[in-house]
Amino acid sequence: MGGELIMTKINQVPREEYLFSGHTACPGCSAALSVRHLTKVLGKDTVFVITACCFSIIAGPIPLRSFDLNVYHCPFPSAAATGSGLKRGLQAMGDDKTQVVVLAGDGGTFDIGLQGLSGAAERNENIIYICYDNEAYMNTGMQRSSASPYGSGSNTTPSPKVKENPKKDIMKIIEAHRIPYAATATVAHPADLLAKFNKAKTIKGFRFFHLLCPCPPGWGIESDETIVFSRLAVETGVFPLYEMIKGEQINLTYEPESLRPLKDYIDRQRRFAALSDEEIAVMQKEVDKNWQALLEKNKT
Ligand SMILES: Cc1ncc(C[n+]2csc(CCOP(=O)(O)OP(=O)(O)O)c2C)c(N)n1
Ligand code: SF4
Ligand SMILES: [Mg+2]
Repeated sequence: MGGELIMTKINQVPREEYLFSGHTACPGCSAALSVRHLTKVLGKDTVFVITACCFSIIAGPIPLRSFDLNVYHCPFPSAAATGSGLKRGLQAMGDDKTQVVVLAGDGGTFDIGLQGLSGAAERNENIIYICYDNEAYMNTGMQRSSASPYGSGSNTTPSPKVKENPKKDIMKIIEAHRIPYAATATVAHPADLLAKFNKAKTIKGFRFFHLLCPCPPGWGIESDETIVFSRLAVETGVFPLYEMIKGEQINLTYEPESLRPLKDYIDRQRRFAALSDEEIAVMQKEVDKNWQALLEKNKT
């Protein structure tokens, strides 16, 4: 299980599409692109459980649906519980094949769905949980969540105010549950992303993904910059790429030769416009500390 990631070359990405073009995500939405990749790996035997989030809209109401897969919409706090029940129901009917995939935002994961997530992880429910993290409640107009980074502005922390608390470390919470597989990924490293999805597909039990998903209107970046900012998050050490096996073994799956300064990531995002150089220096220290801690745990 802790084996190597088998990287997918771009010409090996399945051609089948399960997320139709013309859906209602904003132009450049990296969450939609991540999920498009995911569906290609998982294929047709997949059911999505979607809690209240941008994907409730992107999936679309019937007959305007954008997924060529079954979708079950559930209340905001209950994504992991609903996914668990759906999987057990399918199994009771003799269907062991269908993958149940929970799709939730950071608000639905870090905040309102955390209790259900913890329960399902502790029971080692046989589902895949995808948290696409755009670092705020975007679908309702960008309210701050516990995933919003220190120093970011939002509609509940309007300029010149910024969020004064650090981002909750969801992977540390997941680590404590010692689930079979957890990984971070972004669309800027598609081979890494696809390899992790492929690996998760072969594992039984609770699998968790933390996807950093830059959001053009929420972050105040251009719609053609979501890949750029995904990459900058990795290159600055803000969002390291790794996988975690049973909460013990951590494998960095990409290691920049040297970290770029945090300022490169912060400077061009409108949500960080109110930050002073001193505040960025404080944030830089935090990134460096977290990076060092991860390097010490790294087993690759
Ligand atoms: C119990 C409940 N509270 C509030 C809402 C309103 N609501 C719908 S989507 C949403 C934001 C979700 O944020 P997040 O989970 O981060 O996903 P994103 O919108 O960023 O994709 C909110 C607050 C709701 N549907 N149900
Ligand atoms: S608000 Fe952000 S996450 Fe939501 S659809 Fe638009 S780009 Fe995607
Ligand atoms: Mg969000």
